[in-house]
Amino acid sequence: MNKFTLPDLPYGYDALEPYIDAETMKIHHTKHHQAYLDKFNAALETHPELPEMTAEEMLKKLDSLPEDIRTVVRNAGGGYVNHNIFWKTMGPENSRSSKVDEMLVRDFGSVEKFSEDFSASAASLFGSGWTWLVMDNMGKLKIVNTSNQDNPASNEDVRILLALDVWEHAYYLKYQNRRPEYIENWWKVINWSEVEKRMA
Ligand code: MN3
Repeated sequence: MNKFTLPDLPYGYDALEPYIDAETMKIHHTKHHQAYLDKFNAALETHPELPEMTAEEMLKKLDSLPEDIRTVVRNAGGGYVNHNIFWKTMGPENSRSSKVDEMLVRDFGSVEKFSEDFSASAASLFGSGWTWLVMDNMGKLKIVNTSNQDNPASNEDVRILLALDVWEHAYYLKYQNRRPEYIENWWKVINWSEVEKRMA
């Protein structure tokens, strides 16, 4: 039977201070992420006949899943997977290799243009959702938004390189309604070596 577990963060709750505060990280991981996981596992328990697969595979082929759990997998399974990526693509080290720079320049014109476009996309997302840097099946980088806990790989054949959670629960304790300020500070805690690994 398919059953998933909550991964530990690859750093301490306070590792991203002062940009993302420890209290937010702790609640986000132990309450929000855990809640998505619990709902996801509860739905999977009702279908022990499902073949073993990864959570990512389930999101890629939602249509092949039993209809009565499709929505839960999309929302709770999406929440589970999306946060796994979010934690990994952040970290206290924030240095970008020339390889990543080259790719960003190739597809966005400059690194600055990429971050401006990404920030603008995240700031303009209506309601709750995520902003992503993805690589399409032709190897081209692009920025996409998804609503709620939708994962971009459910919609198209892409590889996810970077994820930004713009649900209010990701920033409200420290930033209240100031989403642009949260986004601005998030740039200081990106794990670019993880982004590069995902490009390969
Ligand atoms: Mn979240």
